[in-house]
Amino acid sequence: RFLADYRPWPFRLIETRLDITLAPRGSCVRSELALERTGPGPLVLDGGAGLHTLSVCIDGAAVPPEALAIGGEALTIGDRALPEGRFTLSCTVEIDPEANTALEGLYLSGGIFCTQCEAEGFRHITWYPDRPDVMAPFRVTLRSDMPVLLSNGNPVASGPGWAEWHDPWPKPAYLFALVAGDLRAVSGRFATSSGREVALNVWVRPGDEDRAGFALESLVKAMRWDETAYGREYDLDVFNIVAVDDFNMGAMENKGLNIFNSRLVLASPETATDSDYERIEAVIAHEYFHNWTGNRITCRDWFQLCLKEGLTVFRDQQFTSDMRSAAVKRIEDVVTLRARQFREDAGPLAHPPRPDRYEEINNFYTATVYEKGAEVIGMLRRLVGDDGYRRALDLYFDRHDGQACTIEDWLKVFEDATGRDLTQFKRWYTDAGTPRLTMAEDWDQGAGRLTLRFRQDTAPTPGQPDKPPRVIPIAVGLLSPNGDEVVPTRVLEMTDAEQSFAFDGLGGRPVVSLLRGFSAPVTVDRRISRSERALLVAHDTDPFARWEAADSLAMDSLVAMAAGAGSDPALSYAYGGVLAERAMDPAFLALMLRLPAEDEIAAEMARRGAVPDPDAIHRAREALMTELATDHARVLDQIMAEMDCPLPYAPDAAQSGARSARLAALALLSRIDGGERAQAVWDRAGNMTERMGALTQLIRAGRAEGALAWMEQRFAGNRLVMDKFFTVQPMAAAPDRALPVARALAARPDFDIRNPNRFRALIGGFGANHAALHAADGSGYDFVADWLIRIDPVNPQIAARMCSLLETWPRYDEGRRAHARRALERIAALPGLSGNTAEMVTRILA
Ligand code: B3K
Ligand code: ZN
Repeated sequence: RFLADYRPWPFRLIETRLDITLAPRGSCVRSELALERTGPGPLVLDGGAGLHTLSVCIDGAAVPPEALAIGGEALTIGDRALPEGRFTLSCTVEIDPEANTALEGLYLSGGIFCTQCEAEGFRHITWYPDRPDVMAPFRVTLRSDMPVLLSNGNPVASGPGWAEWHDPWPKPAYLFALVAGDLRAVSGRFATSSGREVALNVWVRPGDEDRAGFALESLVKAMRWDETAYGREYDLDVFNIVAVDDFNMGAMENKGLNIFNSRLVLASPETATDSDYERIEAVIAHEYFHNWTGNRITCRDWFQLCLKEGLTVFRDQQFTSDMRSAAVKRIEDVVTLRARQFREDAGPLAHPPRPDRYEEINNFYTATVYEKGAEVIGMLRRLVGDDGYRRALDLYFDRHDGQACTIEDWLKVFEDATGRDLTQFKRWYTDAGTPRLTMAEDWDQGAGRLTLRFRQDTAPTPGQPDKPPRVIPIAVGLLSPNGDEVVPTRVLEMTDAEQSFAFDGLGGRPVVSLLRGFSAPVTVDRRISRSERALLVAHDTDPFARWEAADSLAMDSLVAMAAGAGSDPALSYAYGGVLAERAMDPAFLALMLRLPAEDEIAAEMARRGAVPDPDAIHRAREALMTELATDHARVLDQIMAEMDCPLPYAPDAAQSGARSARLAALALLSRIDGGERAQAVWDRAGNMTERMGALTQLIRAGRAEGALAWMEQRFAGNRLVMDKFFTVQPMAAAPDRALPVARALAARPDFDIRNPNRFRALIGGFGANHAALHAADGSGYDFVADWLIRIDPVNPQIAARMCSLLETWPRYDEGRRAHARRALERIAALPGLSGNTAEMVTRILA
């Protein structure tokens, strides 16, 4: 499918009525679409193979068989059978929710009926113009003996065994949802700034009520924040959130009825970690923010996905920065971006934030569309300034409310609101690849002038051999050699392939603090001495740039060590300085103590033109951690003692920051104490954060048996905690132990591959063990391929998403590449392979 092929639908959909009788094996869906012709041609509706069509009528009369064609995925009514002007099309179909293991459309999760329609799931419920630019108000009647019956919009009426819902806001089918089940609500209220009273409910299974409070609090914070930060109010009388255990993604923003993976709703100190809490707060907000950026203003077609996702990620990042530490959040986001999006951009799956072709849209819910989509908005905001951004967003909501839009519409509001020409900027949306920014410095002592010479290049990506220059906002500050800031942050706008910028009136040669706040999603090559880096680590006023200086110092060391060199004493010295600094925010300290992950090191080596050796990388990283622990044991112990939170547990920024510093220190010290301290932390642990931090180290040290047995016994009935049990073991195991550990876990009866969380927990946990996944004998690739082959017929979306575990194969040596290729070809050759997985494997192999 191609962006260039877009055509408007030649009908107008005035209203959608649904009457659905729920039953596990045969649910009956009766639809009535009020339609009007706006152009010539037949009426074509989308549908899936699972629809058993019972009747198709126009204005109450059956469509004659000669005018009706029902193919595999389309229902067509010939031109001549269609009345002029308005008419009503009614269809009745039967579907089988219980057979639906793909979890797309209507399905059952632990006895709860629920739906997932984005992107194209509605067509598995009934025949419909299943495209985001066809929007209509919905009136829905649900019939079932389940006690709770929910759909979008406001409740209209209900009685025993039925309920009627009305959603007045026109929406595309992908935002439709229904839920029916035995559920309990944890409820609250919210008064909007203009005085609308909204009933809030978080629906969970009986017994889970005591773990839903944090989700509800997060919702209230998000609703208030969107009013203050963006002037956006909620627009219905109720807002419902439902937690289900079987869900392909994290959550879904259905209008007024968000459906969530239970792992992003349920939390208690005993069962969830600090990062789980932070993630819940962020995703509850993300889905809520979609009400304006996604629902009120939606996408014209799926090529425009980043219009809603990039913007909504950007908004949830702003929200978390306001709720917690902005500096820490920025660094965390950059770590994720590099680990996931730069990796995607550097490999065979590279694509622009707005792709112009796809086979299966579900394969494009990617780090590029989401996270890079958000970075692009961050750059836009930097270029037009905070006021310009605010004016542009006001205009966007004003001009496009109720519409299905494109990236062109989005850029036009910025042009109209700020007068800026964004023609070149648009390349960030249309071109794939991460630009590499090279900087050289010319210092003229006599003139007191520093000239920064920049060059940008972007390597070819699939289908895009040539990359014209982009506009890159480069935030720069200058420090004097004693660490004072002599020039505060200035944003340089680079528009050419090569460009210079001069700073005058300098007393002495400064040190350049480059790409402050990570002002553009690029990689940087610059010649910089260790002492300059160390100066930035010690004194940079920009927290991101400061962290980056430490991170790149560590990266240089690790790359050299992986290639056989000894470690760099400058690094341990710089760490000493960081550790000695008393006033540092503990969460920031934890990030400063973090060493690049093995996969990041491999990526960096590949970027520098070397072939990474996963075993050498693993050994180098372990050796460096051991060395840092040895050099700084005393102060690391002090940190552990100081950061021990005595208070009752709270998942807030202050406490979670302290715990992350403490656990970062523990991770280092566990390299030299055989797991002693980890055992002590485990024995006294008062919450899941400490437990997981300690357990990870106990597994590394090979003394986790007792802890694992306890966990299994204590939490056998808690799926979310048991997911952690499945993840942490293969992830933290020594590389040569990970595969047997993963195999043993896969053989357990509770390894249920119909539950996406459980599958991701184990296979993803194994995949996170870099040296095990990339074992020289190909055993890691084979293990992953075996399980992808097994899950594909059950749940193609999960199979396809997990294929990205294998996306980095071109980086490695000939032997590993051959093993990876064989594993991928084995998947490709599978009879009946899903289209989802076929597309992924083909692209990865290309
Ligand atoms: N929009 C959904 C994702 C739907 C995924 C479809 N395969 C969640 C989100 O981004 O908010
Ligand atoms: Zn989203």
